[in-house]
Amino acid sequence: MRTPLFAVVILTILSSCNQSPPEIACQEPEIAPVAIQDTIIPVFGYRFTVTGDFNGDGKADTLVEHFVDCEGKEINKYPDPDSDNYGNHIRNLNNEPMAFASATLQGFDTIFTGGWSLGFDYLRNEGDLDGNGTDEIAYVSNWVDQSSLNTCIIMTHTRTGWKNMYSFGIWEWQIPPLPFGSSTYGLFGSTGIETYEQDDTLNAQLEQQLQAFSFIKKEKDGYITVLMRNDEENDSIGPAEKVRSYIRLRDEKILKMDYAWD
Ligand SMILES: [Ca+2]
Ligand SMILES: [Ca+2]
Repeated sequence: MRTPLFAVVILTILSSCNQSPPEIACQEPEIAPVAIQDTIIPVFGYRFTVTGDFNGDGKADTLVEHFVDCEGKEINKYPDPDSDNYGNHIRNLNNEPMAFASATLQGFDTIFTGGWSLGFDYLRNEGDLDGNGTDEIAYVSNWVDQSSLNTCIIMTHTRTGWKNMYSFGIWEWQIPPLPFGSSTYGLFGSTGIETYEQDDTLNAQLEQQLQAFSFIKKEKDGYITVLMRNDEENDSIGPAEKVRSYIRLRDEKILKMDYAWD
């Protein structure tokens, strides 16, 4: 006797509803496959270090990127999804994001990227953008996805910790390649990674290029120009989709915008 289709559907729904959530958050979660070629070897990848006076006390502070696994060990930023315990790269035992930047000085919040992140794509001291005596930082998280759409976030340190000052859309292909290994991009997003682990000369050049790059230019205290994504465009590559926007930080108002061709 054939089982009616609707009965099968109901039984399937009921059985899935009865599944209790995993007790250990460290178990491998269900995630979309990342854009990494099957043939690559795991790559440790670059770790950002930025210095600046983020609390305005006149002394230099240092922020260091960490990318750790479920057990808190620094681990490959570009894992092999077939051989690494890939789920453990994403969440730690407390089910917290494990890509973060911490300060060497006590009294600073740790900056967590949050979400499904494979570390920072970008982290930079942007200088004292608002002129209050503290340096601001900008960062971009490398999300576990195949899209090259992303967001650059400007953070400022206050008495109560790091605070989002301004954020704007970017394409990941705007960011220079990272030393040691970096994502590559095609017409519709991430296509894989390139690795340069063994080439010290090239890595030094890539680091120099990365440190010289910024989306942000300070015009005067409280006013910046950013090279942002035109949100009306889709996930494609082309210089016309970049726009240069003049922004007043106090109210996050875009005062002027034009297409950027370089
Ligand atoms: Ca300081
Ligand atoms: Ca400041």
